[in-house]
Amino acid sequence: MTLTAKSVARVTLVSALLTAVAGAAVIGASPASGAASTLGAAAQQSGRYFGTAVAANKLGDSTYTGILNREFDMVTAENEMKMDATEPNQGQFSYGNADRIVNQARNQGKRVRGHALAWHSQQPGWMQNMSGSSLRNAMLNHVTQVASYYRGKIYAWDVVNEAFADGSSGGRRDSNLQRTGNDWIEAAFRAARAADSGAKLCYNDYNTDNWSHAKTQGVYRMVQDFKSRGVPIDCVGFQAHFNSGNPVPSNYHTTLQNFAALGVDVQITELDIEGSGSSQAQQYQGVTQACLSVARCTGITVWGIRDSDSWRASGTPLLFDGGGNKKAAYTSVLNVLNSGTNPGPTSTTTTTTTSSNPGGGGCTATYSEGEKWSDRFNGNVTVTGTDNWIVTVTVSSPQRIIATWNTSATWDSANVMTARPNGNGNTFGFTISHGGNWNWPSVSCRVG
Ligand code: G2I
Repeated sequence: MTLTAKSVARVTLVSALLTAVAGAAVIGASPASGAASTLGAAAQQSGRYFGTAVAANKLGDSTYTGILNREFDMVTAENEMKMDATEPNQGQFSYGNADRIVNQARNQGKRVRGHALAWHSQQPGWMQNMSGSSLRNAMLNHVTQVASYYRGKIYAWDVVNEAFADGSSGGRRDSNLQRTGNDWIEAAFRAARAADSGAKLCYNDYNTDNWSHAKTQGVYRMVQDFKSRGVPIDCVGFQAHFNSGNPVPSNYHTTLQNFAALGVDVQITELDIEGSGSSQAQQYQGVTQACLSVARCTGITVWGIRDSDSWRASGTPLLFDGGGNKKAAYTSVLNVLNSGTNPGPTSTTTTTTTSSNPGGGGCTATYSEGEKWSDRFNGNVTVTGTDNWIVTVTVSSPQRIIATWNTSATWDSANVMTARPNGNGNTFGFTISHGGNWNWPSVSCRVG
């Protein structure tokens, strides 16, 4: 049988479309299963957790404990697992307050993040005065003892906290621990792994939210180096303490995604945002969406329950007011969590469809993923082979294209868009409202 030019084109187009659909099916994910009424249950719909910092001396407050038990499925001790609390005298360990928090959480079926094994701050007095190999050994013994004591009970440890400098250097913070040698961080991670092989091991810091900041880049390079040399690191914690001087950056999603692409989980570990009303609610919404849009962002922890529980109470930075009432920020977070699905792997694979023109010329349209949010995602199409293209973009229900750029678009139906050049080159893009359907659109090209 001889194939005509036209039938060849049709076969190519059909097989390419099938490839596109198969590729899309791989990244598809189940939609959220109905609205949940608490933060923890809502986060669980996409396999994530929603946690809070807890203070042992507040566990007797029934309003506090009532909200804790109802809303959260992960707990961090706000101060009780720090070095000064757990080893007040060298070699004498003290776990009373930490155990109250761990036991309360576990009795309620909640998991625990451990905070923090090694830190330049909140060191016991005896350690503050040490240096050199005696300090290094004391630090490693502390990591070993505490991580061993809690073996099997900790989801993730902040093994090292806040070791990078603020400002433009992108380097390490000076401290007595840093002066024991630049390898103190990896030594701490190796000791933690040896003590509790089941806990995820995190590096945790603040002011690492903006991708373009030197501190963010410095931490990124360290994690990249650790992964390349097999230093046991599993996750990076982003504290996320925001206020008007340090707002939620517009590139937050990029930061989380780039770290995740190194092969670590990312977690938002100490979230609070100073402010009130809808402005605060919108920022909380943005942070929650950023986490949901990164498959390896495994959960969010807020740094306290009521505004009055916060380390900076006057900034009213939390989700519940001083009376324990839900704030607008609470509702915005819950709504985002309820709309969230796991967007799947952040693949950069592209699909291509080619259509030959009966007149001889042909063109290729290549789809690539853009940013993803809980309710929508961006896609881009690059055309090669002609400057005079007509590209058909077909989305599947309930998806809708809600915005386009660098193209002149017309609509064949609600699901089918025809795109033509508008003088801005051969790459155009669009935003798809997905309604829980994360499948990629199919694209096909013909010469105009
Ligand atoms: O500063 C905010 C956080 C930044 N990232 C690391 C976190 O561990 C840190 O948490 C805060 C706690 O929220 C505060 O509660 O860390 C502070 C310093 O460790 C904590 O403050 C301390 C006070 O400095 C102590 O005077 C006080 O005894 O809280 C202690 C317990 O109330």
